[in-house]
Formats: sequence, structure tokens, C-alpha cells
Amino acid sequence: PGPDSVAPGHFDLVVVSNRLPVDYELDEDGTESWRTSPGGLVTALEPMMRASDGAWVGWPGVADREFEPFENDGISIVPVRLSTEDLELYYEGFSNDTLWPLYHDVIASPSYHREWWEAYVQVNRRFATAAAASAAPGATVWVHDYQLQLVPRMLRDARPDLVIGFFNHIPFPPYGIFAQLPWRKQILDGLLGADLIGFQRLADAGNFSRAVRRLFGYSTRGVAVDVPSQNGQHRRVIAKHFPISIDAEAYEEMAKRPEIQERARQIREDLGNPKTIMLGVDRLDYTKGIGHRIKAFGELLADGTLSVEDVTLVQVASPSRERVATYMQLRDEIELAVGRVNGDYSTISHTAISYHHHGYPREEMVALYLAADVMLVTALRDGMNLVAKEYVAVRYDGDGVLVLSEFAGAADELKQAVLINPHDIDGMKASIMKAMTMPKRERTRRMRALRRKVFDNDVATWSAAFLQTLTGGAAVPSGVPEN
Ligand code: GDG
Repeated sequence: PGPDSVAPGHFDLVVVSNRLPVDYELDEDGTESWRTSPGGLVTALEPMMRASDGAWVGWPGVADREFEPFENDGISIVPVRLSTEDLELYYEGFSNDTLWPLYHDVIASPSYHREWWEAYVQVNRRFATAAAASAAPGATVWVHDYQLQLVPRMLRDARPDLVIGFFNHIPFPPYGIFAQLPWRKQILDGLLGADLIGFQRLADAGNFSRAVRRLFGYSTRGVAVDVPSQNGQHRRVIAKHFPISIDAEAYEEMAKRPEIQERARQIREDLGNPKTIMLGVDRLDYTKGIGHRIKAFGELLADGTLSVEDVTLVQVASPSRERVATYMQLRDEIELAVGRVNGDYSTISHTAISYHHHGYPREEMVALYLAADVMLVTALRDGMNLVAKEYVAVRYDGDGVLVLSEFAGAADELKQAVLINPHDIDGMKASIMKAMTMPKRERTRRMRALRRKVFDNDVATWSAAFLQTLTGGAAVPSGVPEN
């Protein structure tokens, strides 16, 4: 049956995201298994999913394989099939080479290809069909992120009985940039199928409402958008910001484990016990400003303000989207820059930049956060940036300085960080020095304020706020964790 004639399923809460919260694993001896990938979103939604008969619809991470729905850790998993070609056109193409750069202020130039768009429509339809077939009558469906912006409309057409929410994890661009998109109207119309559209920042919600006014002429008031329906009536859609967060307590708990603290000490020692350890943790992505950070650090070494005897920059650049050409180029650029700085300034005993193109276990990330005196988050544009919040959650010792780009959504909340404009290299150098030389009392005062922010709005608070707004409070699935 087509998506317009789907029989309802039996789940009261359906989460839809490109990637499922489980990874498919195939051992050398051919044994197949599923491993839960412990993201913040899963942690936040798990209790509600368990309490309210929830299902998660998404792609299991292997191409060209059909899997039957199954249960994992009390959550029903509904796998959506993606072919190798879908991955090339819908995922690497339209999602990561059209929408990603467009929504991040065209830091890289977006490619517009009609075949990519067609695949995006087709794959969105597949997700919508799977969600519609899973949702019970009147169920709540929560769709996530830029890969699935057409799903809300497709779902509403197939199942007008559903309550539909959408959350955009990345920025929503200003109209002057969004307007480049050849399919801008279809995307807005897709999103407007939802009852609630969530964004990271107030500015993102504003950009969205402005685009709706410009392209459709619908009237908007505050967070409300009135979408005309056939009979001269309006359907009210809410577009509002809900800044995402992390499971702050879980990070703090890990930071307090003796073996992780021992590992942090070990890291410092292995780096030669420098006076200051600076840290960057990012997916290797052009939005993260890794090159700008290395330039500032290199200049501080070049002009003698810093010496490798005293300072080391640890940069974790986890592998990302390695089949997209822009990302291959970026890797070459970053590794050339790192090699130059290390070639010029490292000594046999002291490395200027300890660079790691690896993904690490979460425990190792926490040990790194603990070991770092200064955390550098220098994104050119970022929806939120969870790394900034993780660093803060880990520093229960009240020490450590967060240097944070104004262009990360996190800067709207984390105002007691040392805020920087990463495009201003001199300004960034001055801020790095300020962070390095900040008196203990000021470090503690700022960290305490930052921690309050992160613990007051953790990921459970975030998801509860979104779902309560979506369902008007009443129909919120029971078991919403209290904070
Ligand atoms: C998107 C938006 C928004 C990184 N390397 C390793 C590792 N990580 C973890 C971090 C953090 C996560 O990955 C990255 O989250 P960010 O928020 O920093 O950035 P994006 O991946 O771009 O996420 C972003 C987010 O969605 C949520 O809405 O904040 O703006 O772009 O948790 O710790 N984790 C492990 N090993 C690594 O090597 N274990």
C-alpha cells in the first residue's frame, strides 16, 4: 500500500531518526548482533519509550539489508532499508553535501543536484511510511533532524490523527541563505506538516518563521504559525527553540570514577606534565573551526607567547563523512596544518599538537576533559555543540576554562565561558591567553555558573519540555523522568 493508505500500528510514541540507536555487528565467525550506541538522545528518551510502548524508526547502519522489527533493551526497533545508492544520493549527497553546508552559513559551498533531491524525497517517504505503519491511532511521533524534513508533511497526509513533532539539531539559516535552495518551498511545507517544530536557538526559530512569511505569506505571531487549511480555517503550528543538552549526571559520575581520574593523571604525565593542556574534540568537520584554532595556536608559538615546554594542544578529530569530497579535502588541510606546526615547534620531548584522527570510548573522552585546563570550542557555526556541555559537566572540581565560539548554539546559554569570534585570529589568541592565565577564583566562579546552566537544563528536561509542548501536557507519555 502507498503511504496514503497505511494501517495504524500499535505504538503510542514513535521516534524517527536517520540512524537507529543500535549498531549492527557482524563478527568474524559470522555471528550477527546489535549493540546499543549510547547517545544522549537514547538516554533521554529510553524511560519514556519503555513506559509508553515506544518504537524507534531508523536506518541500522548497514546498506542493502532488510531487517525485521525487533526489541532491544525494552525498546522496539523498526529498521528502514537504505541501499548503497540511497546512501550516496540521499545521505552523503543531499543531506551532507547540500543541506549541511547550506544550513551552516555556506562555510563550504552546497551542491544542488536534482537526482539527490529525488532520492531525498523517496527516502523520506520510506521513513514516513514506516512511521505511519508503527504509530497507534492518535499516537505521538517525534521526527529528528535535517535528513527527514519532509516526513512531517508525508505523515500528516497519511495519518491526520497523529500528533507530530520535529526537532532540527542543526542551525536553520537566515532567509538570504536558505533562499538558495531550489526546493526551499517543499522543505518548508514538509516541516509545516508538524504540530511543533523545535530548534536549538531562538534565532533559528526566527529564521524559520521569516522564511515561512517570505515564501508563503502565512501570518506568524511569536512562536505561532497559522497554516491555512481547505475550509478557510487555520492549523496552528508552533516553531520554538528547545536548546538540547546532555545527561550531565552521567558525565559527572564517570568523572568521579577512580580509574578515569587515574587515566587523566596518566594522560598528563604521558604528555610530559606540561603547565597547560589545551583540548579540542570534534568530528572532523569544516563547521568546527579546527583550522582557525590551529592557526591561532601556531601563531602563539611562532611569536614566542607560548612555548612547547609549557603547553600542549590535544586535538581529537574523529573520522566523519569520509566519502564526501569536501571532508577528504578538509582532512588534508588540517593534517598539513598540524604537520607544519609540529615540524616547526615540536621538540624530541614536547609535541606541540597531539593530533588524533580516531574515535575513542566515552571513558577516554571524559579522562581527556578532566586532564584539560583549557577547552577550545571554536566552531564557525554549530547547532548547539555538546562537547562544550560535556566538558562543563565533567568539571565537578570547579576548575578548567571553556573557550567557546559565539557561533555555537551553546553560547546562548553558556555566557560565563570565554566567548570568542573564531574569525578574529588575534582576538582568539588573546582569549586563549586570558583562559590560560585566569586566576583560580575567577575560573571557579565561572565554572560554577556554567555547571548550574548545564545541570538545570539536562537532556531529560529538554525532551520532557519538547514532548509537553507537543502534547499540551496532558498526553505526555507517563514515566517522564523528573529532574
Ligand atoms: C549535531 C550538531 C548538536 C566526538 N568524538 C568522539 C565522541 N564525540 C562525541 C562528543 C559529543 C558528540 O560526539 C558530538 O556532538 P556535538 O554536539 O559536539 O556535534 P555534532 O556531532 O555536529 O552534532 C550539534 C548535536 O547534533 C546535538 O543536537 O549539538 O550542533 O551539529 O557527544 O562527545 N565520542 C566518543 N569518541 C569520540 O572520539 N565516544
